[in-house]
Amino acid sequence: MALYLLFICAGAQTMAPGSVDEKEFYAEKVKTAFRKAWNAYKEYAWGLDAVNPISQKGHNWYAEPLLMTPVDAYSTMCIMGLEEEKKEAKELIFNNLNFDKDLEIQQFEIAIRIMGGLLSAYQLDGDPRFLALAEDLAKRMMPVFESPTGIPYRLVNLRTGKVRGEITNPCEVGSMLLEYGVLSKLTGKPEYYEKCKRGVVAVYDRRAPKTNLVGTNINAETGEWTNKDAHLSGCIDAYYEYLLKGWLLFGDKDLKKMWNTCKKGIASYLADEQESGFWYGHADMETGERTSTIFGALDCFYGACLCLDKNIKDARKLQASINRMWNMHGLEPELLDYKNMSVVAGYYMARPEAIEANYYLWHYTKDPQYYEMGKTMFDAIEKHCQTDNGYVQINDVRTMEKWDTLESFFFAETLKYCYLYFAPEEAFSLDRCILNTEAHPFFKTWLD
Ligand code: DMJ
Repeated sequence: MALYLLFICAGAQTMAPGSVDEKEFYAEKVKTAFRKAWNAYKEYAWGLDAVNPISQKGHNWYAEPLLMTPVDAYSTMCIMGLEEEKKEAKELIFNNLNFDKDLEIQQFEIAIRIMGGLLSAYQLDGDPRFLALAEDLAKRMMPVFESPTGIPYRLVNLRTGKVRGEITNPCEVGSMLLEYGVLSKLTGKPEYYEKCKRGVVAVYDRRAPKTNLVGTNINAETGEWTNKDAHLSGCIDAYYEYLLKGWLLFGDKDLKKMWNTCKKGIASYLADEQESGFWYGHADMETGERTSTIFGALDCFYGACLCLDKNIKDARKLQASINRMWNMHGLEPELLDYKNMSVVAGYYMARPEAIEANYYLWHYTKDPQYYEMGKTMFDAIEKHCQTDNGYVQINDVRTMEKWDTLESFFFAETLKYCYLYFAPEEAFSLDRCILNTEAHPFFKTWLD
């Protein structure tokens, strides 16, 4: 074993950075990591939502499983060309996945991970059973849109359609517009997209007049903001992402206008040039006054949006800060106060956003520093998140103590983005699709 490791390390060192050999070497390493994580799921959590490798068991989000990991993992298996694993996941999904369950689920998470995963699987694989499952799920979730304002409720019972959770947030209102939109395109039924877009517009219409920013929480029944903190972090993040990606995927000019308005607000009131770098902080949505200098792992998604919006200058500035945050401890913390560069929350959920933003920059600039950083990020995951039998999250990046759980987005996103740095052109091209917020690729097949 030691000899083998020595051989592998020596091999990596003799390869020229960025060479075909090195890319093949790393692509294989990422695939090996994926297989190891998948084998842990197979061995300890088969048929459940997610795996806990250290305690050698699995867990579900709700009282019954929805196969979160296999569904989320499928598009990555397709891109990596993992035929054996695809067969296993497919069999499990078609034998066991059934949405006729008395479960109250969180519409947004299920839409981006499961509906998005199924739609993308259908586009990549062609099996119509994926599309049928996605549509069945969507129909069961549609009652969320029946609120007085059109802003969706957060929760819905998959069997009864009973909704709950009127206090929601922009992310959970808008970050399924791509999924419902793709379903509309693939089924020829516009109502999925139209209902979802109504909620997106309802939130946009309630943005602050001075700043053009949205807040953290809104009441779906009254349309009143209940938390006016504006930022790019959780609860808001993918709302903005989907305005831009919705425009790019569907050519919807309303979304383009909304994105253009919001991005100006973001640049004027959230962007923050500090001695420590270029960041996006928090502000009061009405006044635009800075309320905190906290930036986190989730906020990093915005770098990819800047790239898609062709704002490479700001994307580069932001990535310099993100990479600084990553390198402080060798993995990024969940939250950082960028004013004094202190860790506010030290855990690492094996999230993808920093790797994703850096990958977009690599793709659009071909500047080798981003390729090198991609290697650094993947090596760090190998070093710190790997256990004897799988991969886990980290309790605190300052101690690198392991946290015995693994989110399904590790399969859908984190390892997919790691792979894309090294993947051969024929395996994947970012120019041919739009990745949803869970990194499931959507293709404009309806234009073919
Ligand atoms: C994923 O489920 C998605 O990327 C979502 O947009 C944000 N949270 C996780 C990854 O961090």
